[in-house]
Amino acid sequence: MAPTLALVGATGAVGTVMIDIMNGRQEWPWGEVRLIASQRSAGRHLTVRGVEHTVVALSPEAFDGVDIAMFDVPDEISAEWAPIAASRGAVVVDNSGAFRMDDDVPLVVPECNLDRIHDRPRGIIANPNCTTLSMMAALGALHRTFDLRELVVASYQAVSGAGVAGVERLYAELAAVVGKGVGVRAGDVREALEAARLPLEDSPFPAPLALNVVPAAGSYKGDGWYSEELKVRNESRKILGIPDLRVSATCVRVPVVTTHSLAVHATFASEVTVEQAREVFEAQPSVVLMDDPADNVFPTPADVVGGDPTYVGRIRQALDFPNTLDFFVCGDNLRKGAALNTYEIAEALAR
Ligand code: 2RA
Repeated sequence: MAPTLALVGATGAVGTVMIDIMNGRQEWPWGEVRLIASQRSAGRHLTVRGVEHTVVALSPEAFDGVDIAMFDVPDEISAEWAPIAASRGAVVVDNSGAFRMDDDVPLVVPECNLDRIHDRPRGIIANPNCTTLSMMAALGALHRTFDLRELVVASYQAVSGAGVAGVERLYAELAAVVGKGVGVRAGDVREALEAARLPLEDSPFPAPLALNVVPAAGSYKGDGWYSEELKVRNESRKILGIPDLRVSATCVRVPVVTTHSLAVHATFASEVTVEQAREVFEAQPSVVLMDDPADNVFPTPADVVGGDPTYVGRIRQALDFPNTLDFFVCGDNLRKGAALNTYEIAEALAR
């Protein structure tokens, strides 16, 4: 019998992208589809592949008969409800941060470690954070061939990583500064936001985003590190299966709506040429090369947003580090960075 698929968080930002992905899939291995959300959203009607579904409220019974449950909800909801879904017999694919570093929960990127989906003692499989995910298809391909030893990363993260509130805040800030001649004197952007009744206390970000970049992504964790930077380190190690990989990340929020970018400085066991790296990227179906700087070809968020692949450009052999490649990647943080990777895991389970 075709398996039953549940989507928990069906009405949220990532849930909405998930339905879009489900609508676009060629293969369709599922029988029943069940859309689950909070009590507040229960009763809403959503269409999946031309069939109208009524959203049901999150409850233990909602998981009865479900084979695979994809969770796109905040950490605390997943922490409570994923084990309940698993206890009712569903395999959970969870997109929150609640289980990613749990030793009994595999952290899966299909291009890197799909075989791990079978080793799930808690009945839960975790989806990585979008920042890590945005580079993983490219980095995993290089690692398989050249043996990654060190990773130094700077991220340029879109505001939709902070949810709908992040997107609304950026648009409001841009409206408050455009045509005001600000951005030329220290503090004038903050003044323009205050004048537009956009106090920073109401923002999901700790500094103005309009006409700015903010070197603080996620929550502050002490010793100088933000949560996004620690996630890049810990998750990269777990996904690639290199527990002692040397990693250092600086994560920066930028005024981009959707699509995270990363400048990657990756060091391998021996020298890797740009040509060798290109061959590896070209052989990876989910990586698209955009790398002809002489002709202004490189990935930018504005040019690739909405796409499923990991876009790679600016590939260089680092001048003073022969074993090191520098490159720039862009990935849609809501698609491969969240919904698509989760769906790909569910699809692999169904197969
Ligand atoms: C962010 N990576 O960009 C986070 C979202 N999970 O804020």
